[in-house]
This record gives sequence, structure tokens and C-alpha cells, in this order.
Amino acid sequence: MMMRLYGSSQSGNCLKPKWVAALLGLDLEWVEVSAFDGSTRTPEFLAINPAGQVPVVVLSDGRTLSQSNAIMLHLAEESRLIPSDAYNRAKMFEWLFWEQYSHEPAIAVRIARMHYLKIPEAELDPALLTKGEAALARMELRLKGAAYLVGDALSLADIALIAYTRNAPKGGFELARYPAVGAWIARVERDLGLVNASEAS
Ligand SMILES: N[C@@H](CCC(=O)N[C@@H](CS)C(=O)NCC(=O)O)C(=O)O
Repeated sequence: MMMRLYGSSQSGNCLKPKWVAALLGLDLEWVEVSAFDGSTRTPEFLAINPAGQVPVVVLSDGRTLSQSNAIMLHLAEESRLIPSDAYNRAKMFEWLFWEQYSHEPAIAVRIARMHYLKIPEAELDPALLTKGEAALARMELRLKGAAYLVGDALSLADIALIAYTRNAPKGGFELARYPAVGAWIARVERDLGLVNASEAS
């Protein structure tokens, strides 16, 4: 049985493992599941992921795995996307854990509320903006002096963080204030093949 990834194409968390599979040439069937219309709460879906969320992968032997960063780690096992140096590998985890606690809960949540749910900005918790700006400033600090988040090569840290950072303007964040982050987005988009060759030069 071919590996199946259940995900929504509108969700950065779901695109992360999809990009990893594409980059590594893994065979994977994408099953589109909306994150907004209750599809993740049906008995059939809850049997696959009791947490009621996408992404979730069903491996070729039938075992399941959820949490975007855990899925990426499993797909990328022993690939160039996980640094072989122990310190750099731990540094990659530092960014992955930080993404889930300090970046995604502010930036992805503002993108979802403003862009997809069309909630007026004035009705949102102002702390989301402050927290999101702090996250972008943290990334800017690293990327002012480096091409990638860890070491000098693309890793899962970049793939996790680009998912929502590239769409931050849809959440009302001004990326022009973070020029090194902007340059990094262009670099990683090119690495992932998310832009066509003429735009990528
Ligand atoms: N920490 C999880 C978050 C997953 C998540 O928030 N999934 C959302 C879409 S981005 C979802 O499935 N929402 C639908 C629901 O909660 O019913 C991950 O990284 O995979």
C-alpha cells in the first residue's frame, strides 16, 4: 500500500511533510481533507487521528503518525534534511520546538482568522500580533548573518518555518520590516521548487 498523507492544501502544517516527500522523491498519495468543515471530526477520520487534525500520514504498513514536525522527521530520516552533526541536529530541534510554541500559534492563527475566516483584525487578540512580530524578529536576528536557520544548508528547520512565514502578510504582518527573512523566504522557496525558474533568479 502506498503511503497516504491526509492534509489540507491551505494548511502550512500539512504542506511541510508534502514538501519533504517531494524533495526526497518519496512516493506518497495526497488525500485532501478540509480543516474547516468538520471533516477532521468524523468517526472515520478520528479512527486515523484521534486528535482530529491534519496532517496525518498512514505509512505503507498501515501505521499512523500525526504532528507535522514528527511526520517530517520520519520521512526525512537519514537524509540531508537532518544535520548529521549532533549539535546542529539539536539546533534544528530547537527551531522545530520553537516553531510550534512561539511562531505557529501566533502567525498561523492570525493567517487563519484574517485570511480564511475573514474575522476583522480589530476583533483579534492583540497579543497575537505582538507574539508574531517577536517571532519574526527572532528569525531576522539569525538570518541577518546566515543563509539558513541551522548551519549552512537547508534543513527541516527551514521547511517548518517557511510554511507560515511566507504567508505572514495574509495575517497582517509586514515582511518588509524583516529583510533577511524576506531573502531567506526567496532562497528556501527556490530550494523547494515553489517558484518558477524565471522568478527565482
Ligand atoms: N501541531 C499540529 C497542528 C495541526 C493543526 O493545527 N491542524 C489543523 C489545520 S492547520 C486542523 O486540522 N484543524 C482542524 C480541526 O482542529 O478540526 C501539527 O503541527 O501538525
